[in-house]
This record gives sequence, structure tokens and C-alpha cells, in this order.
Amino acid sequence: MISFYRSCRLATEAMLAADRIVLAGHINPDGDTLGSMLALTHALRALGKTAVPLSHHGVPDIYKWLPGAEWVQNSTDERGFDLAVVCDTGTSERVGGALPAIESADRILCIDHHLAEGKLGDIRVVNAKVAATGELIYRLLRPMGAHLSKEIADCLMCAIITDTGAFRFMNVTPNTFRTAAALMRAGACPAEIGELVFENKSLGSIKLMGRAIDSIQLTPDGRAAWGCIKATDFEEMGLTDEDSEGIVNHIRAVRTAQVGVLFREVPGKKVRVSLRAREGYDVNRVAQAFGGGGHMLAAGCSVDPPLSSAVPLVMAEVTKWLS
Ligand SMILES: [Mn+2]
Repeated sequence: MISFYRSCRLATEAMLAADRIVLAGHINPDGDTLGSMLALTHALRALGKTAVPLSHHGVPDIYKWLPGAEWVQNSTDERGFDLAVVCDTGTSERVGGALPAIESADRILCIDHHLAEGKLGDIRVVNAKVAATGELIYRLLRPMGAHLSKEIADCLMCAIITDTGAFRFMNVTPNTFRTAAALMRAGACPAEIGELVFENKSLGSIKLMGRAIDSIQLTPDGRAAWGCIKATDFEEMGLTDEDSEGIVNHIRAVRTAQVGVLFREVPGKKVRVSLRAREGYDVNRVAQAFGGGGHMLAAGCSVDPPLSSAVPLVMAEVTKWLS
């Protein structure tokens, strides 16, 4: 087991030595995976390298403003990269359609902050103590000799703001603020980016939230809350699972709830489950019981449909850990 600091040095050396670099984030991308990947793409291109960012599910509408979002491809037929950089996941399954290009590279560098022990990467810069992968990218910039441009600062501020719920989650550390301060000095505005990320919803997704909130139920002791979005909700409103982002946080907001769970019956797919906890409860453990994962306070998994069997299955596991 090599130290985190040595991993960081190996990572910068590998990036500086490579000319052609492919980057990838995770499926169902969020602001951290996209912001991290694009910040690094800007930095690598500014250093004169070819950098190709890939995202299996592209760039969701609310992140299209990210500088460089137009560079992102779903996958590529190009092969033989010197280096692949995977941001914000440690497992190959979460890379989706970008995986063949990633695996074709001479070496794979994984930069991540998830708890679940992934195996991906010859070089692994993994630290579960940082709030966002974007914090790790920031740490690598200076040793790479990369200039912190306004574009990079905007990407990394987006990464941090999304993964910390605008600096409100328990994962925030003094270092998160130190990084954010440096990004702000480089021109990133947290208020502006917070608005773009959190107050930039379609009317449909707000109405979808209404349905999910209307469906909330509590366990008899009130300590777990859950809500559902049915396949018919998505179909009637012409929406996709992308439109359900963030809703789970409103379920956990029920005063007595230690855990909030949102079930989505995505048409033609497995039932997607997002879990959010308050400090003291570990939802990662619940998600892992169903082959998913994430962090202690935020995790996700998928279970077989229909909703009528998915809900009791997952809620039994949730209540099992409510001591
Ligand atoms: Mn993240």
C-alpha cells in the first residue's frame, strides 16, 4: 500500500509524461465527476496535450454551462492512449461505454473519493476524506505546473458545490473552504454556480418533485422516510430519471428522519434507489447490500422491479440498521 502523497506524485508524473490522454467520469454523471474531468481536461490541454473527455451519459442539461462541456463525447473509437484518467469512481462498471477506450491506454489513473474499495487504476489517488473529487484535482494542479484559470476554477467550484450541497453536508472540511477560497480568487463565483446547479430546474422536474413529496411515507417511529416516482409519473410528464436529481434530499428533510430514500421506477429498467442519511447512519452499508455503494451519508443502488416488491425489500434493510 503506497501512501496518498506518493500516489499524487505518481499521478502528476504520469500526466506530465503522457501526450494523448483519455478521461472519463461515471455513469449518471453529477457535477463532481463532470467538473473534475473538465477541469483536468482544461489543465492538460493548456499544457499542450491531447485530452479527450468521455461521459457515458453525456452532460445533463444543468451542467451544459460548464466550460468545455461541448468537448465531452459519450465514447470514442480512438485507441492507444498513453494514459487514461478516471474521475470520481473506482470501479470499471461505473465507467460505462467509455471503458474500451480507457482500457486501451498504457496506464490508468483513478482519482476518486468513494468509500467502496474499487480496483480500477494502476495509479490510484483515492481519498475518502475529501468532500469532492474536485478537491483532489485541485491538489494535483500545482505539482503539474498548471495555471488555475477561471475555467478550471468554475469546473472545480461546481464539483465542490454539488458534492457538498453548497457547503452544507458533513463531508465539508476546513480544506474544502481553503480550496473554495482559492477557486473564488481565481474567478469562480459560488453564488452564481449554486444558482446554476440548484435553481435551474425545468418546470417538469419541479412538478415531479411534487409527486415524489406527495408520496412520502414514514416508518411508524418516523426515523426513515421514503418516496416513490412511478413509471407512469415519468411517462405522463415526459420526463427521465435525470429530472429526479436532488429530490431525495427533500425526503431526508423530514424532521424525524435519520434516513431518506427515493425509489424511481424508471421505465424498462431496474428500480433506482437513492439514499441520504443524517450523521450517525451509514447508507453506504444499505446500498452495498444490493450491489450499490457511495458514501456514508449518500449512496445509491438498483433493485429489481416492480416497486411494490422493491420498496419493502430495501426498507427492511434500512430499518434493520436503525438502532
Ligand atoms: Mn464525487
